[in-house]
This record gives sequence, structure tokens and C-alpha cells, in this order.
Amino acid sequence: DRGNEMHARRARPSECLSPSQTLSVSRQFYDRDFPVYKQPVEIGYFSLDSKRNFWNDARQLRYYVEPERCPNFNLRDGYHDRFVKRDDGIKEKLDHILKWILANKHKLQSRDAICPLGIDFVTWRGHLTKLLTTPYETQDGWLLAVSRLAGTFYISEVETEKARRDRENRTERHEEMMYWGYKFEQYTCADDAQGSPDSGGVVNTNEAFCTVVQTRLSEHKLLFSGEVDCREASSCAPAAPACYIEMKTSAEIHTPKQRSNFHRYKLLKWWAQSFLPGVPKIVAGFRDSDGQVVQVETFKTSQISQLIKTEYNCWKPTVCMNFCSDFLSFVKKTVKEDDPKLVYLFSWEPHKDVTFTTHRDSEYTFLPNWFVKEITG
Ligand code: 0WD
Ligand code: CA
Repeated sequence: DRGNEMHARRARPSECLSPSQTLSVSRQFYDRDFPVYKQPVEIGYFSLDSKRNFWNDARQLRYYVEPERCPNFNLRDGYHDRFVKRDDGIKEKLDHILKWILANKHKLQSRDAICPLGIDFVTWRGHLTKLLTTPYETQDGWLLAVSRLAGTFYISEVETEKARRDRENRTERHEEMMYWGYKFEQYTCADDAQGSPDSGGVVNTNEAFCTVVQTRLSEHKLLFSGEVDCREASSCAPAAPACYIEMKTSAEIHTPKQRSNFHRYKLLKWWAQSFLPGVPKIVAGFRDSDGQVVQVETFKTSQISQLIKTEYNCWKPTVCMNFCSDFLSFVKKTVKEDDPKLVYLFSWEPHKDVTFTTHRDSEYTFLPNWFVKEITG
């Protein structure tokens, strides 16, 4: 079993790391002034087609069609007969972002000999979302692999043993509920700015439109990509990423306890995910336990932190952003060797500090030769 073999080779972090080689996750350390977070700028985009092929264009971008406030969407429709599911056992790591970088190298070149791309960190938006929510996470840990190449740090997630077990043991009910989010997108998105949604079509989760944005968090220059569900259809809409819309589904809320949980847990994840790339609007479909959307509500990303202030002892955006900034500083001071075959594996479990181990020429190496050759050649 490959998973066990990898773990057997790993040193036990607590026995060989000094305190300066670990990072605390305690909220109290991060509750300070909000760090500088520059407005994210879209520097490009790409599409993944129904076979998961990469295209350096916007062919998969869809357009939002506002539904009724109480629509008649049955999210279970098509699950058995019109659903093509992406194989989530295939780990694509950063490959699509790396393809985008090679196709757009001319847009990035800096005059810095140490760091020719002029970027400190390259990663997926989803990985940064996990970092932002870490000070409040009590269920799931993470593993983030980091390699340094030509001065840039690349961050790619490694699936934890728990995540793999959870993925392999999903119930049929859970599998179906994962489909509901994509079905909601199909009810509310059209392929053309003038078109209407086709709720009778096939849902294929291989298809994706991803924005590539550049920004700065404190002193860290970031380039990351995130999947975007759709954009405003009007030609008067602001430029990307301000025209993008995030679609979500969630269980309908009946009780004060359910509302409180929604604010404490779900809105944290929704906020972090959309704040990072500067997506201003989240459209939520609240559904009953039988997959019927009973209400549609729009959230402004910028107003979520106000909305949650009524909760006692709730999450704070500043804690999320300061933790992420300090983690990136921790990576910079830890990952000293510039070698694409060397992986520093950062590891975190709830109620513990962040630790790391190093791995040369291992299963964890994730920067492909085709990329390394083009960047160093
Ligand atoms: O293999 C992996 N470990 C990951 C793959 C982790 C994170 C993302 N991805 C892939 C996604 O399939 C997608 O092509 O990277 C791309 C998106 O990256 P992201 O925007 O950084 O990911 P995230 O913010 O976590 O998710 C955005 C959307 C999700 O929307 P919701 O509303 O559910 O948050 O990307 C989709 C999903 O629609 N998505 C996935 N789809 C299928 N399998 C997955 C996945 N594992 N993760 C995200
Ligand atoms: Ca979504």
C-alpha cells in the first residue's frame, strides 16, 4: 500500500523539530490589524473541457440567469441518467496552472534574476481557502507540499489518509448530494450571454472555467487559480473578477441553531473562497432534504463579515488572513533549497501546530519535468 509506505518514511515531527520549526494555529496570535491584501487582478483564465483537456481560453465560461426567488428546481433530476462525474481519484496537482503559466510566460517575466516569474507563490485558490479557515477548523487537517523553483514557491495539496478514507467510503446519499450543487448551476447558468439554462442537458463535472489572478498578501506576491461558476450576463457588468458569481447550495434553515451553524461554519468557507479572488457575489439555493430548492438568496461577499457579527465568539476575517500571511512567511523561511525534486511537506491536524518533513525524489515530487525544463531552460 503506497500510502503506508510514504508514512513509514516520514520522521515523527514532534521528535525532530525545534519550536522555531513549527507554527502555532491559535487564534489569539492572529487577532491583529488586517494585513494588506491588494485587490486581486485577473491576469488570465483557462477552460477544462468535458474530457478534462486544457484550453487557454474562456470556452467554458457561463452566464448567470437570475432564477425566481422561490423556484421549482429539483436538484435530484438527472443524477442517474444525465451525469458524467469527474474521476476524483486522479490527482492533477498544479498541472493545469503550470500549463497556463507556460502558455502565458511573456505576461509574467520580471527583471529579477533570482525570481524570473516575479511571483512568490503559485497555488490553487482552494488550497488558500484551507489556510484561511485553519484557525477555526476542528474536523479536517491538511497536507501541503511545497517546492521552490527559480525563486517561486509552488504549493500543492496532498490528500490526507482521513480524506482518502472519507472519499472512498462516501454513502450513496452523500454522492448524490454532491451532485446537487452542480445541478443548481445548470438551472441558473447559460452557455451564452443571451441564452437560457438547459436543465435537460448533461451535467459533466470535468468541465470548468478557471480564473487566474495575481495579488499580494502582506509582502507575499501570489498567483492562484480558482474555478468560477459564471459571470453577470450584462455587457455593462464590471470587468473580471468583479463580474463573477459563485453558486452554492445549502440545507434550508428552520431553527436559530441552524442559522447560527450556517453563519459559523458555512459562511466562513463561502467568504474565504470568494474573498480570495475578489468574487463579489454568492447566489445560494436553499434546498429541502429531498433536493427541492425552496429559496434563492444573494450574499455580497463584502457584507458577510458584518452579517456574522451577531454571533457570539464568531470567526474573524483578520485572523484568517493573518494566519495565511504568517504561514507563507513560515514557508519562505523553511524552504531554503531551490530544487524541484525536493518537497517540504507541511502538515497540520486540528488542535496541533503546523509541522513539516522533507522528501527528496519521492512520491511527493509534483513539479513535472516538462515544466521545470521550460522554466530553467
Ligand atoms: O484534487 C484536488 N485535491 C483538488 C482539485 C482540490 C481543489 C480543486 N481541484 C480542482 C477542481 O476540480 C477544479 O478544476 O481544481 C479546480 C478548482 O480549484 P479551486 O477553485 O481552487 O477549488 P475550490 O475553491 O476548492 O472549489 C471550487 C469549485 C467547487 O465549487 P464549490 O461551490 O463546491 O466550492 O471547484 C469544484 C467545485 O465545483 N471542485 C471540485 N470538483 C470535483 N472534484 C473538486 C473536486 N475534488 N474540488 C473543487
Ligand atoms: Ca460553486
